[in-house]
Amino acid sequence: MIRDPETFNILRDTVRRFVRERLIPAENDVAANDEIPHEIVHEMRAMGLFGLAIPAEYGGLGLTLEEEVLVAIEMCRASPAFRSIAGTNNGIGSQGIVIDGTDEQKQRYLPRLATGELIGSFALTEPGAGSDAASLTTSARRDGDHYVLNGAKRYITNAPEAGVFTVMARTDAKNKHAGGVSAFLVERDTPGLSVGRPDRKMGQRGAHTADVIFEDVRVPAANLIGGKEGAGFKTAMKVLDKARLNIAAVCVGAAQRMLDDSLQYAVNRSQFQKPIAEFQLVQAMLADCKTDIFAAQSMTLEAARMRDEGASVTLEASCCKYFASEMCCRVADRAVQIHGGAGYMQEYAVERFYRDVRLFRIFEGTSQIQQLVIARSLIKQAQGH
Ligand code: COS
Repeated sequence: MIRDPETFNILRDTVRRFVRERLIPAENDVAANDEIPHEIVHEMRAMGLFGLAIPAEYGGLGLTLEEEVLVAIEMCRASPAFRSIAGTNNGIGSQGIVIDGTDEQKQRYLPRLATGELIGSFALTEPGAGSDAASLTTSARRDGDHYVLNGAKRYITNAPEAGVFTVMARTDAKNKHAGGVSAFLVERDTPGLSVGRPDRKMGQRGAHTADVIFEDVRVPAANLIGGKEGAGFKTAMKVLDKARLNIAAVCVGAAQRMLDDSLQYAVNRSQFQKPIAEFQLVQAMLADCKTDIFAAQSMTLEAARMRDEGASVTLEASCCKYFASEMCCRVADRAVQIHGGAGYMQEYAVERFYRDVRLFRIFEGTSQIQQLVIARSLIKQAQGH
């Protein structure tokens, strides 16, 4: 749903110009230094990019999901690291509070997440609980008006920068399944919480992940999301439904950038006395990229509109995340191929994107988990549930 096309187009044009004039020129430095320059983070904050998905009453832009997805597509024409620093505040680092938080939790955290003054992070994955998220073992034991958390989380996006974590932990030691899990808001400076060294990743330099360790971390009971024990796994899954649509948009943006670069390369690079774009085998790769991107974009926008209208989109979000992330890696492969030897060299952005986008088929639920969610939903429908 686009509420006011005129206002929205101004935002979209501003983001498009910012990406072209500020983000793309800074990409190589971000990759070399593994850090986004402070001035750029500051400009992103001033533009409201940390609060796209936070309701206006808490200081965010309160975009609809269709609007948010369109902005994400624009942002991701530049290195995914730029989107990642604001991505958790718009997505998994704030949406647990937006969807299931109490009024008090919303008032305490959302305004600072919306401005980017506070970075939010989502701590679900553990060394022993990846795809099988419900098997997590981080424990939260009630002690008076506090809970005491113990355990370890792994590969947590923006952990090094985060000021507040949404942490899924088991409050019912006897229930080993989803129903034993609760979600907590844990502030960074709480004694006993420590963040490991940033992980050394294949790509996505400038975007950081790390372990988060909890040793007898005392969290006020008021920070239990929604004030209800046992609802944390469902909160996490609802957050992921929306996040998966956002990742699909990220894939569309990155793929479009790789196609743009490949097209430029193909019209400028000559072999056999003519631009390689005039060879049909190269044309086939360009056409396949465009078709893939158009399909992923169309389905992502359609699913976003469905969610804006209040529908449950668990199945559709998984379809979009699955198709768009696989599509993005196909486009990355063709983009490197069109660039030939140059595509294997660090001077060309496609070499970096090829490594960066590989993550999209893994995080926020692997392609195989998306297949499982889609098939399970279909079977449930067929069984009349
Ligand atoms: N929205 C609301 N509720 C949901 C839901 C959703 N999208 N998905 C599941 N639930 C509910 C189920 O309805 C069930 O509730 P009841 O017990 O009341 O029926 C409960 O949550 C448990 O669901 P389920 O039985 O499907 O859990 P499973 O352990 O079988 O696992 C998968 C479900 C595999 C889908 C889940 O663990 C998953 O998404 N894994 C991937 C994790 C991931 O994406 N990690 C990325 C890191 S976080 S960035």
